Amino acid sequence: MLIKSMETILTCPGRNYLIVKITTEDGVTGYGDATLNGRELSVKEALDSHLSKYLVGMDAERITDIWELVYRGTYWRGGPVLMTALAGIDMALWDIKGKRYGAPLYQLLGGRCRDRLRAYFHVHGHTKEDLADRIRQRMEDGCTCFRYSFDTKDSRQEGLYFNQPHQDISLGRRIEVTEGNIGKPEVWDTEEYGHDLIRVTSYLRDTFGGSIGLIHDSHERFTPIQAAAAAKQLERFGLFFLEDPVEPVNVQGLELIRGHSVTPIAMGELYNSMKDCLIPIERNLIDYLRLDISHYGGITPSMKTAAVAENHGVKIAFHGPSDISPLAHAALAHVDFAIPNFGIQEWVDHNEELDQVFHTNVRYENGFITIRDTPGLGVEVDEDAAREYTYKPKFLPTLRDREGAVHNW
Ligand code: CS2
Ligand code: MG
Repeated sequence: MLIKSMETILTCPGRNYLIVKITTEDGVTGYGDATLNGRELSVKEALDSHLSKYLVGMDAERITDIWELVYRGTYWRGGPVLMTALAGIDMALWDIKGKRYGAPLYQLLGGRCRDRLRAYFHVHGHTKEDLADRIRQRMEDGCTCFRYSFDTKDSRQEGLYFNQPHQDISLGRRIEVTEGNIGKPEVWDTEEYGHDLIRVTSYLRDTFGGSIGLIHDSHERFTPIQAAAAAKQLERFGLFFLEDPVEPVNVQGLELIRGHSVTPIAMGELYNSMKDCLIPIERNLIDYLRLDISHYGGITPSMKTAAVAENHGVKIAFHGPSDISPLAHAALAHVDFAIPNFGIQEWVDHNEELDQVFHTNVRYENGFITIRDTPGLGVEVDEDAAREYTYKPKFLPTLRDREGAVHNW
């Protein structure tokens, strides 16, 4: 099954997504996700001008061999741009293999370890009461676990709200960073946020008791000692996990947190290779590994890393925000089904435009994700629809503290 061509399709059905399309000489087509939020064109260029040249003429069945060739064989390796490009290729090749053998991907990865996947959604509130209302609304569709975020005082005064404004569409007043407002940062105060976090979490536990899972993403905003203090204070509220309390490479920071609390810790959306996460896994510094299948080189390295994590009692909770496409959500769901150490899956709602472009067989219903038995990833791409939703430049938001210095967001 020799590779005849590799193309990219950039589309914006609500958000920008980069699709990799590989076609074999005998007419089988595979699709993969190569979306890197706010850097879509860099990945596209890497694929179109460089990596595609290596692929044409290679045997599409030799996925690991192609992965190695693109990763180390071409010398420059690692980093989010190249690993996202490689992920798109890897997913498209697995899609082809599934179609070639008429099997859903999870079958090729060892078969089902479970019947369905527990999912969690993002919920944002302006106040703690508003947050509780939004959780109640979401509970109506069967969801049992929530990644909660809230406004801070400053963000309210500014007429903005904090916590990834670009992605919280539930509020209906999403602030998109476009070329015109790129330099307008939000104001941030970690002390205020730390206090609010405890106050809001305590309120949610009082309101809902132990009936729901609570996840909070600190998005690396704490210093190690602030993170340790927060994890210690949060202990009594029994979080499902606290995500990214410190920067991903800060092993000593993670050790400090571990030394002070048993709040479960999750990390991983910024890792690009096994070398980034081996130490946290082996030293049991994290409980959930949040790899982003689209930024980690795809299915092939994710399966290997999941096996290492399994040996250390670390569960997999793939990063699954709205800035990766349904192709990536399908890829990670197939892996989730096939691994013994699945933890939980971050999930998002689909809008109509998204469903027009991506016809997916991986579905959310009543708190769980299920998958239908269709060959490959199980996502058909409507290329005409994709081409109609043309790329719209968008940028990641920025954050500054009260003194005007740049801060992690
Ligand atoms: C977040 C992401 O879902 C999460 O855990 O950390 O939404 C993250 O902010 C975005 O993927 C950045 O593009
Ligand atoms: Mg996160």
